[in-house]
Amino acid sequence: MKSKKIYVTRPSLPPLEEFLNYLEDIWETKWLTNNGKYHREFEEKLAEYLGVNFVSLFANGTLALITALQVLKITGEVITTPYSFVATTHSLFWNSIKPVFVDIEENSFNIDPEKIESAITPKTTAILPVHVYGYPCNIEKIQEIADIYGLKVIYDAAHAFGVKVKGHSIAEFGDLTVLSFHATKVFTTFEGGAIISHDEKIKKRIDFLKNFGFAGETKVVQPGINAKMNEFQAALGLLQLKYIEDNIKKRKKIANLYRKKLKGIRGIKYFEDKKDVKHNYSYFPILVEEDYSISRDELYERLKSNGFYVRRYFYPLISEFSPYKSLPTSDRDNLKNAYEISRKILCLPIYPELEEKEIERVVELIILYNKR
Ligand code: T4K
Repeated sequence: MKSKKIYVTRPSLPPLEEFLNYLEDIWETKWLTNNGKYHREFEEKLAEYLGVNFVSLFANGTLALITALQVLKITGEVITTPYSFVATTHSLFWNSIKPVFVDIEENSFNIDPEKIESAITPKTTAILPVHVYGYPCNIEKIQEIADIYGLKVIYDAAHAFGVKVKGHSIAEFGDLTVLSFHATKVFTTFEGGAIISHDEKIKKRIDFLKNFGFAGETKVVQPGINAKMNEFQAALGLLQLKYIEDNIKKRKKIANLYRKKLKGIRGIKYFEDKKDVKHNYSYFPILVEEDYSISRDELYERLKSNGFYVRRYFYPLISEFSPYKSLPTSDRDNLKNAYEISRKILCLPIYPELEEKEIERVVELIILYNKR
């Protein structure tokens, strides 16, 4: 088993024969992209699955984020979290918006709403929170602040596909919600993404924007971009919808097995499921605390040398990367929780095909290295 590499994630793919049927049809019709029939069908079926009104499909999540900011004409400063994948803040940079980092909550790893108000300035136009690992942000409190100050809210829900809060899709909240269907995500279309909107006019504008700004053959309404999802991605998405619930169930089983086996290990912390939330188990993060025998980074290296390619999502913080580190809000004192968590975090492998013996082995190693 030592020679087999176990990655933090692996994409779940449907049986190849089922995808070949779609490929044959695409070959036959020669309709490859630009709002083809699979694109239209996937958009409709995805909205049904998610329980939302308007879905706009994208080539990837990053282009969806960039376009979401464009469509709401966000400018000036945007309040966001440093504890995410760089794409979240890059989307602001690509729109010439200044990111304003706010610290995260210890118990959710999401932006701390209590700290948002003091970061608002006359230039603030929006809040860009992230539902990290698919754990829902404090949606009510964030909306309350946004309403008081007249700010837009765009959720980066790249990790939160299929998550529900009190029976509602997580994508129902905020002005817009952005999803990612990258290979490493719970639901993949190779690469891909979407914007969920709540109003037909906005959906139309999003669709213009992702197609160069075209509103008909001879009319360009705004300088748009090419961010269209192609027919291959859309066909895969359609097929994936058949398997998503089963995949989430398998992930849940793995998460519960980890919790059972990790229970009581000195220096290791993990999250339980949250009340009123249907989780998607996209990641299995643990915290390697000070009373664990070796450092987080040593454990990371040792697991790797045993074939377990665990990851330190999200270390370093976005605010520590060179394009952002000189921003006033990147100061370590401003981001105490985020800084500390990024030094303790380790994401263990989780994906539907992960075998029980592999879970047992990684936990055995975590126990073994705690004794030396
Ligand atoms: N917002 C947030 C909060 C995000 O997390 C992301 C993306 C975005 C926005 C942007 O959405 P997209 O534009 O990507 O749709 C990965 C992904 O590339 C990235 O999509 C993801 N977040 C981020 C958290 O993770 P890396 O550099 O860690 O990926 P990589 O290539 O090291 O893959 C991780 C592991 O997954 C590999 O060790 C093995 C496995 N893997 C990966 C790929 C690509 C496979 O088994 N097959 C594959 O095809 O960034």
